[in-house]
Amino acid sequence: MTDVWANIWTVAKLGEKSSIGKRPDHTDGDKTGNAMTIKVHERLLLTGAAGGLGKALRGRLSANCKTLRLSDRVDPGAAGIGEEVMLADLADASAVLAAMEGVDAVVHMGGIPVEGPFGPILQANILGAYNLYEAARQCGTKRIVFASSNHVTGYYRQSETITADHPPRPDSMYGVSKAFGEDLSRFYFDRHGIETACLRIGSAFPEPRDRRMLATWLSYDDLYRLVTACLTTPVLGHTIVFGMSDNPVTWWDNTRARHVGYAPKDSSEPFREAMYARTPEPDLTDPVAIHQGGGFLRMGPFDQG
Ligand code: 15L
Repeated sequence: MTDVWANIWTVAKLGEKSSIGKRPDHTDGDKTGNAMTIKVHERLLLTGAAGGLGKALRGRLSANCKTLRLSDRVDPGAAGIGEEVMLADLADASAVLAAMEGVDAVVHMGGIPVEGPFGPILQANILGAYNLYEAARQCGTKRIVFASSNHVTGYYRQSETITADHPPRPDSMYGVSKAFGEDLSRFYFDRHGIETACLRIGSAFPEPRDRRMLATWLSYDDLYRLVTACLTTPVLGHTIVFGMSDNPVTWWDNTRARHVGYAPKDSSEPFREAMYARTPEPDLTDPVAIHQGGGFLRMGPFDQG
């Protein structure tokens, strides 16, 4: 316990003279926050920069740092003003270490984002998370925003409201790999004082794609607000946050993460009427319709042997 509190104190003290604790003022920005100009980090590393959420965050995160280092296994495209590109396969420890050098915080969106064969998940999500945290430890990077997933708890029912204190109930090997990342980050906080926000991201897309996503939807602007809150809150600790917009129907309670100060501004409600009109009533005898993880419950197994 003593070590944890010493670490928290150190982070809080660092926050006094560094950027932690200085929040971009969302009210100064336009709806996306793109007009915000306060540079809160010297160099921010965005992994998975070529992926869906990486692309969504790329333009927005430039407001949060002087230099945004973009990393992915594949080329995320040429660096723009205030950007630099460093390719790295998450499974390659030395490449990840090189990408971490000189970085003060990480937004880790990299890895396999869906259920699939275990081999690639093992490499990218499990070994990749280990390589990332080892690199952070070696480089002295103290804060990571980790893209976990709602599929860590996908076997809870849609009739249950869960908090971060509910035990994991993964619905897939993908969900299991994200649960590993959450535990790994907990260890690196307890042992090494690296703060992490585990974002149990719901469905981050431009708009909800089915009835389930009316509960799980996270707009790109709210994703950015959530990441920014986690990057700038004075004392983050190790925190699990459900990544959702201000949807009227939800299965997740973020009370335990109030210290992050995340205030979503979007809602799935404007999409409800059209969604109900174009999609059939759910079959309430189907496990996919009654569990939070939805279609992930039916994916796989992929590795036959
Ligand atoms: C996820 O974790 C996936 O990355 C994304 O593709 C969606 O399927 C999302 O969960 C979801 O649950 O809708």
